[in-house]
Amino acid sequence: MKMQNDLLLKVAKGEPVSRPPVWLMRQAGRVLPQYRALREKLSGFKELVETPDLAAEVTIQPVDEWGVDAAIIFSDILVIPEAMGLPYEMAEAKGPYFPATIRSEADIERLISGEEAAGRLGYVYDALQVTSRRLDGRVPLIGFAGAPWTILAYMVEGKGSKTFGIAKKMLYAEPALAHRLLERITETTVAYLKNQIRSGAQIVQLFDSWAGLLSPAQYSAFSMPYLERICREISGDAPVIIFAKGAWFALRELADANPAVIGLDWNTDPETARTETGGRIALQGNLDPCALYADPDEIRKLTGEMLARFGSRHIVNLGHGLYPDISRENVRVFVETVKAFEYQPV
Ligand code: 1CP
Repeated sequence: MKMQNDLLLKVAKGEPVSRPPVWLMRQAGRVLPQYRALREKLSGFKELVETPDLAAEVTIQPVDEWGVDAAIIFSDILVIPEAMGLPYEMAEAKGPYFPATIRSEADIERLISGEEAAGRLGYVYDALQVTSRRLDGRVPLIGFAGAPWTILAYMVEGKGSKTFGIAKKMLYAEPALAHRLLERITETTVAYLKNQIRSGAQIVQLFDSWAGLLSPAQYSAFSMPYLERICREISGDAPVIIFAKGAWFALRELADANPAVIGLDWNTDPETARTETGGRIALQGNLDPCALYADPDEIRKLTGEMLARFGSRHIVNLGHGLYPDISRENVRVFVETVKAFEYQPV
């Protein structure tokens, strides 16, 4: 397919561009009245995720609204536990909840994994195909999955948590069990991402949202080997972005896993990240989402400062997802500031 805008793919591959691409984590969602209007007519979040035509519609809304340089498929990281045999419920305003969780060897043995589990997510692949057809090369389409540690955290804990103490307990008390579960999540994730790429995803992001809950030693033991394996098995098919929130301490190891792009949260400064990753990997991020509560002039100033600090090989994004009560006009200011920027010729 002829891409009209392939800035994101170029930066991921290390090719020169005249300005950085920009997209936002959680760009599809409640910030947009057209999303809220559609969502009101449905039974809930899952109906939207599981209906390819509607998922495609909300995936494209931010491209139409703000002219962002990429679309990210509307889905959730929790479809993987569900495909493996642990269905999730999305309670309005309370977040996800799993009626059944993983606490023992027998619980793990009952799970489905690999291609068989990935094969249950046909609605995601259909949504990617419909979206890809409708985008028709306007911007690249991003696929995604949760990183194995973050998925384990939900499967063991059963819901969101500030500490994920039950999940962390498994790492300390029953490390072999945790590794067995991480293996099964990893083989499912590899099959899932390969299917996404075959269905139209041109680049994929791994969300390790709970990376920052682990010590450096635990992160090396329980997250890195699985991220490495996913990068190794997927990189031949499409570039991989790793976003490991709070994992500033693991930047060198993350770079060694050899993703095309590393996403940064706002706690990491770009200069340190550039040094730690050896300058050979594209960086994505990292404006504090709360900065978009500032007035437009302040947003322009903060965005300009960020652009100057990253230099080239940068994909502009927030340091985490957009909050639902941020004004869409402020998002527009952010996107337009990036799109008006030009790298100085060297
Ligand atoms: O009804 C609603 O609108 C529910 C809100 C919502 C939305 C819009 C949830 C519940 N998930 C999503 C979509 C979603 N989730 C996307 C869509 C694409 C886009 O970015 O536009 C993506 C990429 C995700 C990924 C996701 N889900 C992550 C990783 C990113 C992150 O925020 O760190 C995580 C941790 C989840 C779990 C999840 N799903 C929903 C919520 C509220 C949560 C977090 C729960 C918690 O705090 O533990």
